[in-house]
Amino acid sequence: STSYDVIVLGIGGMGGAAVHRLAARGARVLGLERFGPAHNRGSSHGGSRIVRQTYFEGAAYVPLLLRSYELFDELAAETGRDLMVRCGGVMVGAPGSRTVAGSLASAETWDLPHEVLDAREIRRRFPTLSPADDEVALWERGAGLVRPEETVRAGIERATAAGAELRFDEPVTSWEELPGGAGVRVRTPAGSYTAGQLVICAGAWAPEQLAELGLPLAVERQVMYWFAPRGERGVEPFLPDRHPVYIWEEPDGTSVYGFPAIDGPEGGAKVAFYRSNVGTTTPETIDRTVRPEEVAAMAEHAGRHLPDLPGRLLRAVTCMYTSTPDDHFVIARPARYASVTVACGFSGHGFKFVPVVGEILAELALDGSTRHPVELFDPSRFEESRP
Ligand code: PYC
Repeated sequence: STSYDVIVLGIGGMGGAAVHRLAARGARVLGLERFGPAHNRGSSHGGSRIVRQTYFEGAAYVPLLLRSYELFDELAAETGRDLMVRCGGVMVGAPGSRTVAGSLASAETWDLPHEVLDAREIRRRFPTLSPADDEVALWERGAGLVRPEETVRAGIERATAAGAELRFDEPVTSWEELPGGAGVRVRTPAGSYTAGQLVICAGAWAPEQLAELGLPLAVERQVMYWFAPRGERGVEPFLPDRHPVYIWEEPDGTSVYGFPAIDGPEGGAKVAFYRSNVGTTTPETIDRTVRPEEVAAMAEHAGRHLPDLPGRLLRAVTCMYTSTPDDHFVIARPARYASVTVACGFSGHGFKFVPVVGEILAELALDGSTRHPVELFDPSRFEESRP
């Protein structure tokens, strides 16, 4: 068996950043991934993910987002890849909705640049959007999107350049801690590896890889849809210099989110439901077929807010969230292990944190603690409520 300082299980969004940051700090790193580089079987594909800092999920996320933006810019400059499009973003809903009020609370707590727009002003600035008269928006100029596959490729590229050994199409079949704090052993169909530390970034495979921890994780099937706009001007009104990213909370709490057209005239604009209640699945049993009634429901909701968007469906692709009961992440060195760091449960809003999570994981694995605020992500919060 071959030995490393750190083995990273999973080279998707989070694992790709972990191998990068660990190798950049000089660690001997092995990364193991069950599929190929930047694959579409997990949770880090589909061309775009929203980035924003006025964070309605909690002001505690904001310092991490400030660092994440810095690291995204650094990674883009180092690799020459176009990772982020700052087209601006609107969080739309009733003034008291979680999406609007929560975003405003974060903006005010951290003094982040923002504007609150009434319905008339939303229509004036963004003719593609059609709010009801009593809806408002928080406008964040620095919001936009990142490209997940490009980000994963960039992490892989930097990790490899820094000397990490990355093995693709090699699933981890088991892992164990060695007695006496002697590190970990990881097995795959190709062999057995040992390391001082193991970092587990298993995404939707976390319930299986971390079964011993008994975390309350739910893997959810999600669908992303790309529609051709139906207006005469095609995608032109939906280009990123005039159409923002948006999260739109409807009165019953359903949220629709979407992006500008970033894939040229043929690519359409992407929309999806955020945390739609679709039931749980597993990465092995997920139904990757998208049914006509799902497309019809998406088109109906998108059409309420963007009347010119849902024309012909161009593409629909499934993806997975791995959600916790409170939708906060799990990032920690669990007390029951001496040599294991875990990152999972990103609950559908994790990708914008990828670079900072890589930095946190490298610190936890190499230093035993992190300078970043991660108290919210401690898995022991689930223990108190257990019988
Ligand atoms: O994290 O901004 C986000 C997001 C929107 C929809 C799904 N995730």
